[in-house]
Amino acid sequence: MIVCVLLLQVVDFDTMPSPEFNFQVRVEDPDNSDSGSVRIRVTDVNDNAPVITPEYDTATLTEGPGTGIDTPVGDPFDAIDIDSGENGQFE
Ligand SMILES: [Ca+2]
Ligand SMILES: [Ca+2]
Repeated sequence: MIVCVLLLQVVDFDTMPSPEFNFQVRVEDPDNSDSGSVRIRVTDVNDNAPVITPEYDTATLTEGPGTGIDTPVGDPFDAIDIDSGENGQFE
Protein backbone atom coordinates (compact mmCIF):
# COMPACT_ATOMS: atom_id res chain seq x y z
CA MET A 1 0.00 0.00 0.00
CA ILE A 2 1.34 3.45 -0.91
CA VAL A 3 0.07 6.56 0.87
CA CYS A 4 -0.05 9.73 -1.23
CA VAL A 5 -0.31 13.17 0.33
CA LEU A 6 -2.02 16.02 -1.49
CA LEU A 7 -0.84 19.42 -0.25
CA LEU A 8 -3.37 22.23 -0.61
CA GLN A 9 -0.83 24.98 -0.01
CA VAL A 10 2.89 25.55 -0.30
CA VAL A 11 4.85 24.13 2.61
CA ASP A 12 7.05 26.84 4.12
CA PHE A 13 9.36 25.59 6.86
CA ASP A 14 10.15 29.15 7.97
CA THR A 15 6.56 30.12 8.81
CA MET A 16 4.87 26.85 9.80
CA PRO A 17 4.18 26.37 13.54
CA SER A 18 5.66 22.88 13.54
CA PRO A 19 7.93 21.30 10.92
CA GLU A 20 5.96 18.03 11.04
CA PHE A 21 2.74 16.54 9.72
CA ASN A 22 1.24 13.61 11.59
CA PHE A 23 -1.72 11.54 10.52
CA GLN A 24 -3.22 8.08 10.77
CA VAL A 25 -3.88 5.62 7.97
CA ARG A 26 -6.42 2.85 8.29
CA VAL A 27 -7.18 -0.28 6.32
CA GLU A 28 -10.38 -2.28 6.60
CA ASP A 29 -11.91 -5.41 5.26
CA PRO A 30 -15.53 -6.39 5.99
CA ASP A 31 -14.58 -7.85 9.38
CA ASN A 32 -11.22 -6.46 10.49
CA SER A 33 -9.12 -3.31 10.46
CA ASP A 34 -5.72 -1.98 11.35
CA SER A 35 -4.16 1.46 11.52
CA GLY A 36 -0.74 3.05 11.44
CA SER A 37 0.83 6.44 12.00
CA VAL A 38 2.65 8.58 9.48
CA ARG A 39 5.01 11.40 10.40
CA ILE A 40 6.34 13.68 7.69
CA ARG A 41 9.19 15.94 8.69
CA VAL A 42 9.69 19.11 6.62
CA THR A 43 13.31 20.20 6.18
CA ASP A 44 14.54 23.72 5.70
CA VAL A 45 16.11 25.00 2.50
CA ASN A 46 18.13 28.18 2.11
CA ASP A 47 15.35 30.15 0.41
CA ASN A 48 15.69 33.44 2.30
CA ALA A 49 18.50 35.94 1.89
CA PRO A 50 19.88 37.72 4.91
CA VAL A 51 18.35 41.17 5.38
CA ILE A 52 20.39 44.10 6.62
CA THR A 53 18.93 47.15 8.34
CA PRO A 54 19.10 49.98 7.78
CA GLU A 55 19.55 49.64 4.02
CA TYR A 56 21.13 53.06 3.86
CA ASP A 57 23.10 55.10 6.36
CA THR A 58 25.11 58.32 6.29
CA ALA A 59 27.99 59.48 8.40
CA THR A 60 30.66 62.13 8.46
CA LEU A 61 34.39 61.65 8.60
CA THR A 62 36.79 64.40 9.50
CA GLU A 63 39.91 64.66 7.39
CA GLY A 64 43.36 64.74 8.86
CA PRO A 65 45.79 62.70 10.93
CA GLY A 66 44.25 60.12 13.24
CA THR A 67 41.47 59.23 10.82
CA GLY A 68 41.92 55.69 9.55
CA ILE A 69 39.97 52.75 8.21
CA ASP A 70 39.23 51.58 11.74
CA THR A 71 37.36 54.80 12.60
CA PRO A 72 33.72 53.84 13.31
CA VAL A 73 31.21 55.77 11.21
CA GLY A 74 27.43 55.85 11.45
CA ASP A 75 25.27 53.51 13.49
CA PRO A 76 25.82 49.75 13.63
CA PHE A 77 23.87 47.62 11.17
CA ASP A 78 21.61 44.73 12.12
CA ALA A 79 21.11 41.66 9.98
CA ILE A 80 18.74 38.70 10.16
CA ASP A 81 18.12 35.54 8.14
CA ILE A 82 14.90 33.67 8.94
CA ASP A 83 16.14 30.31 7.67
CA SER A 84 17.18 27.88 10.37
CA GLY A 85 20.53 26.38 11.28
CA GLU A 86 23.33 26.76 8.78
CA ASN A 87 20.90 28.27 6.24
CA GLY A 88 20.28 31.19 8.59
CA GLN A 89 23.91 32.03 9.29
CA PHE A 90 25.76 34.81 7.54
CA GLU A 91 29.01 36.74 7.75
CA1 LIG B 1 19.34 32.07 4.32
CA1 LIG C 1 14.00 28.25 4.62
